[in-house]
Amino acid sequence: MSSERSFIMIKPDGVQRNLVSEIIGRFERRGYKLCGLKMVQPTRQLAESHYADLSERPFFGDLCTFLSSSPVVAMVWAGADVVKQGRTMIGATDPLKSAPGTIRGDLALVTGKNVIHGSDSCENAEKEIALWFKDGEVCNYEQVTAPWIYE
Ligand code: YYY
Ligand code: MG
Repeated sequence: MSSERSFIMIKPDGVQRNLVSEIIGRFERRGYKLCGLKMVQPTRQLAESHYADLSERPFFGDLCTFLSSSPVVAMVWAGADVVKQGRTMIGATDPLKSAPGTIRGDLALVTGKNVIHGSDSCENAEKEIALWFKDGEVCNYEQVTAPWIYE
């Protein structure tokens, strides 16, 4: 069993399009453990902090406007290789380049409305979890199904 964690966020378009259960279900069915979940209406400042690494990119302003335009669902998922596997489940940044079977490949068409965020490294996952969740909002518990998921 692994304690690796990823920050996964259903972006405003995913919430507005009623894709929350579809997306959560994919992580649940894969065997990952839900450790934190909340709906947040991000401030512009939070959006800018989340995407700080992209602040020099031409789309940064529109991206932060979009992320703070409507509520998101912020989550922490834990389990084996969850950062990399989560990115694979999500698909490519451009949904038109995402394979069928991935979240973006099945549910989105354009880069600016690609429904979901997933951390790209363990280090960034921990930074993002600390940015979006306060102490005590993330649960550390034993998944009783773990012996049926892991060997
Ligand atoms: O991690 P991922 O979401 O797949 O892509 P990033 O390169 O981190 O970009 C974050 C976010 O920015 C992306 O999901 C959509 C948006 N974006 C954009 O609007 N236009 C681009 N050319 C690249 C990214
Ligand atoms: Mg990214």
